Amino acid sequence: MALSVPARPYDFSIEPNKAALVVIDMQRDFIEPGGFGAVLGNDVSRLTAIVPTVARLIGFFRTHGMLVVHTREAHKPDLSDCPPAKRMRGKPGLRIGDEGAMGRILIAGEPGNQILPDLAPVAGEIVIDKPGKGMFWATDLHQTLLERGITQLVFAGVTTEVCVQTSMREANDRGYECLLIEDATESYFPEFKAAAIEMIVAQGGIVGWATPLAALETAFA
Ligand code: TIU
Repeated sequence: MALSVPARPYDFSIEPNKAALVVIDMQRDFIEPGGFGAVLGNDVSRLTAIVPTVARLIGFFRTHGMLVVHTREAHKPDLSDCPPAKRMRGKPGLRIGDEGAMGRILIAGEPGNQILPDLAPVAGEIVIDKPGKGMFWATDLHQTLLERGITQLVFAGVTTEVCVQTSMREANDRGYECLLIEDATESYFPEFKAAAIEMIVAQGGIVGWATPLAALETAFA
């Protein structure tokens, strides 16, 4: 049965058995001092602030028996999945694959690449290591979601205008209906977060819908 979630640009009709939550890149690399986000020169404190809301959102999906997907931006240790154009970006010594304060930056298995303990996946949830900003490039996620009959994706995570927006656009092009939870996503740049949300909901929801977590909770109450 579909439930109506107040959202922008208009109500989002959610079908719980066809909807999955996608939590994008809530890994130490982006959120803790010493990770990729910090070495890029960003103040990571804005991102820490959404962790309780993302935890509440994950708990909401678990309570309702709905699928949760977690992604990590993660490259293989030999960097064979990191194109030179991505690898060579930024200052030498502070690039993907270089040694950082939490191990090698954005490399699978390193301490910095782990999802925050407060948001850790549990058995039965899907964890996707993605070499791109978007979650479909060089992953099997689309096939996995098709097999499970998922047609709607609810988005959270970081950063709003980079990996979240890229993944949402990729999902929109693949035919998923996409809802962004505004207070469960964040950027190092507040103006980029605001602009990304406006871009998503503009033109009748050209990329999808956006709403606060409380609106989703109310729809199920
Ligand atoms: N730098 C930045 O804003 N984001 C990324 O590099 N990756 C993600 O957004 N996950």
